[in-house]
Amino acid sequence: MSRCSQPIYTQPEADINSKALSLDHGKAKTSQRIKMSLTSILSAEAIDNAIKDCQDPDTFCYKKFFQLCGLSQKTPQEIKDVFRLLDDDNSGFIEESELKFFLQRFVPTARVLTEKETKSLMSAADDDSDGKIGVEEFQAMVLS
Ligand SMILES: [Ca+2]
Ligand SMILES: [Ca+2]
Repeated sequence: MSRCSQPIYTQPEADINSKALSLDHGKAKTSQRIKMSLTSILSAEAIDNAIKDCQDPDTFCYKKFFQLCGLSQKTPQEIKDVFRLLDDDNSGFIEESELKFFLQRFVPTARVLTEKETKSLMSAADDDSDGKIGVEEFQAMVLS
C-alpha cells in the first residue's frame, strides 16, 4: 500500500553527478561558484608556473600542465571541484566553447587556447566522443 502511494521514492538516487548538479542549480549558483576558487585547491605559485610554461601559442601540453599546477596529485574529489569551476555554465560538461578559456579559469590574464590546442585537448579527454568532457573523463585525463 505504501508502495503505491509513494511513487516518487521509486526513483533511484544513483546518479550522484546529476544530483550534485541539481543541488547547484537550486541554490546560490552564481555567487557560490565565483567565491570558490582554484587557489583553494592549488597553490597560486604552481598555477603560475603551469601557465608560464605554456604562454606561447600551441605550446600547451595538458599532462605537463596538470603536473606543474599540481592537479595530478590531487584527490578525485578535488579534481571534481576543479572540473566544476571549469564548467562555467554548470551544464555538467566542459564544452569546446568553455575549453577554449581553460587557462583563463586558472589565471584571468592567461591567453585563450588556440583552436588546435582546444581540439587536441578535447579529443584527449573525450572518451565517448560526444564532443564534451564529463567529470569522469576529466578525472581520467588528469590522472593519465
Ligand atoms: Ca558547460
Ligand atoms: Ca565525452
